[in-house]
Amino acid sequence: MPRTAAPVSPTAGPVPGGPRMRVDAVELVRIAMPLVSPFRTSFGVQTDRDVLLVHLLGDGGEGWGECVAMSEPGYSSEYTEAAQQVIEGHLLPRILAPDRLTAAEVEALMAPVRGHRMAKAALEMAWLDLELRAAGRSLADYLGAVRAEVDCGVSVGMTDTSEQLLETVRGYLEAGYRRIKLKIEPGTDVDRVRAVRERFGPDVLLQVDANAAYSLEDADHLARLDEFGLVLIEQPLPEEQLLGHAKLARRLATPICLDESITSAAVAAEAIEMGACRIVNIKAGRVGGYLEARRIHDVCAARAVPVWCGGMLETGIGRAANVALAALPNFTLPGDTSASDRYFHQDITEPFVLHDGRLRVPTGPGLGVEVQRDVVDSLTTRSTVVRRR
Ligand code: NPQ
Ligand code: MG
Repeated sequence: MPRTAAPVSPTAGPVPGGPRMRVDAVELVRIAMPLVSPFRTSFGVQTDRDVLLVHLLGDGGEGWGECVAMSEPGYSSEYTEAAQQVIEGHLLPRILAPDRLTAAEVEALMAPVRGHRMAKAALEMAWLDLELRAAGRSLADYLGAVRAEVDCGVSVGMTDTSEQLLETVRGYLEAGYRRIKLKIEPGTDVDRVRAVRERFGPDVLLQVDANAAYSLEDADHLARLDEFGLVLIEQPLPEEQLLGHAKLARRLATPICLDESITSAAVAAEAIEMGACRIVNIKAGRVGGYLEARRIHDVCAARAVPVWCGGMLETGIGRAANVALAALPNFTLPGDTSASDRYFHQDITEPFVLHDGRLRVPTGPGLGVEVQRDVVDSLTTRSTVVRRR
C-alpha cells in the first residue's frame, strides 16, 4: 500500500532565536586552503580549497559564515565565483535594505531568488552566528541538539592502487574514525570495496559514495556490492533521477542514500515516498541553510528515515555548524564530520580534534569558534567589502 504523504514540517514552527540584527558591512573574503593531500572523487581531483567566507559587521557584533561551493561546478551546478556574484548582486541588496532582521527573516527574504542554495546558506550561517552570539546562545541549542559529542566518519578519496587505499584506510581506523566511506567509480569499485572489507573485517562500518557516476543500466553491476554488507550506497545516479533511484533500489539489497538529489525538505519527502532512498545525507550548504537542514531532519525523522551529516571540506567555521547539526536526534549514523587535520594542516579556527572517534559539539555563543584573523589574512586571495547604503 502506498504511504500517505505526511506534512513537510511535522514539528514546531520557527525556532525562537535571538534578536533582530542590523548589519552595516559585509566582508567577502576568499581564501585558498592547501589540502593535506589531493582529494579525488568520480568528478575530479582537488588540491586546494577555494573558500568564500562571509563576515558580517553590525551594531551587535560580528558573524562568520562559509560557502561550501567548490571552485568548479563538478559536484553540483554551484561554484565559488557564481556564489560570490549572486551574493553581491542579488542576495545582499535584499537583506541589507531592511533595518533589522533575524536569520529566519533573512531566509524568507532570499527565497524569491531561485536556487543558489550554497550562497544563501553562507549568508544564513553568518547571520545565525551574529544573532546567536548576541543572544548568548549556541547554534546547537538553537537547532535542538541532544548530544554533547558526535560520532565521526571519514570520506576516503580514490587512489591509484588498492594498496594505497588500504594504507589510507588503516591510518583513519587507527585515528579512531567510526565509519569509512569510500569514493567509488565504475571500473575499480568492486575490487576496492572487496579489498577493504577483506583486510579490515566485517565489523567496520563501510559505505560508498558514487557522486552520480552510474546509470540505471549499471544496476546488475552495482548489485555485486551487496555481498559486502555496506551501510549504504550514496548517490549512484544523477541528481535529477529520483525515479531512477527508486527503480535501482528495487534491484539492490544495499540501502540507497541520496546526497546531491536532496535539495530541500519537500524533495526529501518526495524521494522517501517514491522509495528513492532509505537514508538521507544532510548538507546545509546543498539545501540553502541550517534552517532547511533542520526541516529535512524533521521530515526524515517523521518517516523513520535515518540521516547523517555530510561534509564539503569545511574550515572550522562550517565544521562547527555541521557538528552542531549532527547533534540532533535523528542523526543516528556517523557523518563526514571529520577532524580538521583530515583536510588541513592549519585551520582558520581552533582545530576540531577527534576524541575516541568523536568531535565535541561547540557550546559557546553562535557557532562557538573563534576565527583566527591572522591566519585568514595569510590565506586571503581577494577581499571585498559591501556596505549598507
Ligand atoms: C560528498 N564530500 O559527499 C562530498 C563531495 C565533495 C567529504 O566526500 C572540494 C570541496 C572537494 C568539496 C570533493 C565528501 C570536494 C568537495 C568532494 C566535496 O559527495
Ligand atoms: Mg556525497
